[in-house]
This record gives sequence, structure tokens and C-alpha cells, in this order.
Amino acid sequence: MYNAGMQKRVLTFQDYSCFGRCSLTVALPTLSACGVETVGVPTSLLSNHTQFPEWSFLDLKDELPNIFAKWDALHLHFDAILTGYLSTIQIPVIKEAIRKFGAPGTTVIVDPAMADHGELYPGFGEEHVAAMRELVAMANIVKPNVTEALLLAGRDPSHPEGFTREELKELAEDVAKLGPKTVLITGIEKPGKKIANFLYDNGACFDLIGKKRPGVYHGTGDLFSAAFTGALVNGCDMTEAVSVAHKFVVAAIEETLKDGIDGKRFGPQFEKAIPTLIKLIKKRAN
Ligand code: PXL
Repeated sequence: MYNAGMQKRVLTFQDYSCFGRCSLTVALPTLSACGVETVGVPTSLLSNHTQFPEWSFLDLKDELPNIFAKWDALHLHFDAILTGYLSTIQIPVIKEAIRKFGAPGTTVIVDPAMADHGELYPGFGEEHVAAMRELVAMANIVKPNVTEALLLAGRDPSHPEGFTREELKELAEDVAKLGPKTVLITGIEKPGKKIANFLYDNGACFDLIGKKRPGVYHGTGDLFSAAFTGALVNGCDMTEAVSVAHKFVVAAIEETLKDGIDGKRFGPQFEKAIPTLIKLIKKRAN
């Protein structure tokens, strides 16, 4: 039984895109920086993420049951399970894994990772949204961007901007009707070059507003989810965890801006922001 000690353990299901900074390649180092043991299960293997014009894709769905079968003898306990980008046919397998490896004390966090800027990612259709709603139903916390929240709520996703606080609350309530008590909507564009995160937690609402940096940074959602999960298992409450994740993502974007990197394709330079994350987590742990 490999559960000795006090260290927290997180299980995460996402693809491994070799190049382009997203999914497991950002989640593993981010969770490690939070001092968390991370069990990362690659659900697909890609040459690079799908915001490039071309990519290779190997679905690892058929291997997942073999991995889970070997774990039966290990009696693993996970403090949290985080899901990210998944192909449509992987979703039923991941639902089964959550049933199998989620204990009563396990926080299940679903990042729908299926759409942004008003559109589904390449290769996803309405059946993906339907399958994702079923996965969301199993979550304690769901963390969509505005486009994903609109899709989950069955609304037109094509104009994911201009929402009032009241409209965001209604949107979060509609998503919460799927099952999770907590809905964290990220990347909300506000007038005056501002960006906000809206947290709906069991009926209470909080928003955290920051300055919007110029540019598009692919993979920041995955980065945010990993830091948020790392902060939560370190004992942060919901609003503190949002603040840690937000500050970390901003620090990563600042580093990318300094070097003039194309964040849409190459992602944020989060590596240089890892010391900031460690400080934020330590401050909390002390
Ligand atoms: O960050 C979301 C994401 C993750 N993984 C892959 C992607 C995308 C978004 O396009 O293509 C493979």
C-alpha cells in the first residue's frame, strides 16, 4: 500500500503533447512545484497541440484499462483527480477511472479543455460536449473558460464576452445544475483591458479581476488548473487557490512578453515563473 506519509497525491488525465506547452507537459512540473506527488496518465500522444496547422495523434484509450488493472493491487489513494483535454471516446474510460480511484475524500476537478474564443477545438463536435457534460456531472469543481461554460450550459458559444456579473452568475448556476457545487469560470474579458475569474461556490460568488496582458497564450488554462489544484491540496480555500493560480499565470505571461515569444503557438514561459509559484505556495504552507 503506497499511501504512507503526509505528502499529497494528485492523479491527472490529459494528453501528452510533446511540443507546445500544454496539458501534461505543464501540469506535471506545476504540480511538482507545489510539492505534490503527481500521477500523470497520458490519454493521447501528440507531436504538438492542435493550435498548430498539423499534428500527429495516437489515442492511448485502449492502454488505460491495462494501467488501471495493475493499480488494483496498489490500493492508491488520491487527494484530487484533475482531468484536462480528452478525446470524445476517452471520456467513458475516464468516468470509469473516477468511479474506481475516487474515494469519498478525493476532490474531482474537471477542466473541460474543449473550446476557446467562441469555438470548439479542432476535431470536437456536439457529441464531445454531450460526453463532457457527463464527466462534469462527476466533478466537485468544474473550471471552464467562458466559451466552455456556454457550451456546457447549452448556449451559443460564439460571443463569449460582454457578460455582467448577474449574467455570469446565471451561467455558473446553469453549469452547476449538471452536478458540481463549484464552478470557476476563467478568462472573462472585461472593458478597460481587464480580465476576471468568476467563482461560484455553493451559491456564493467571488470575482478576481486583474489587468489583461496583450496577446493570446495557449495552454494557460491547463497551467491555471494545475496550480489551482496544487494550491487546493496544499490547504488553500477556493478563493486563495484562484488567487495563487491567477498570480502564477500572470507571472508566466509577463515572462513570455519580456522575451517576445508567440504565446499562441509556443505557450507561456511558465518555467521562469515556477519560483513565484513556489513562493506563493510556501507563504500559504507557513
Ligand atoms: O490546452 C488545451 C489543449 C490541450 N491539448 C491539446 C490541445 C489543446 C488545445 O487546443 O490541442 C492537444
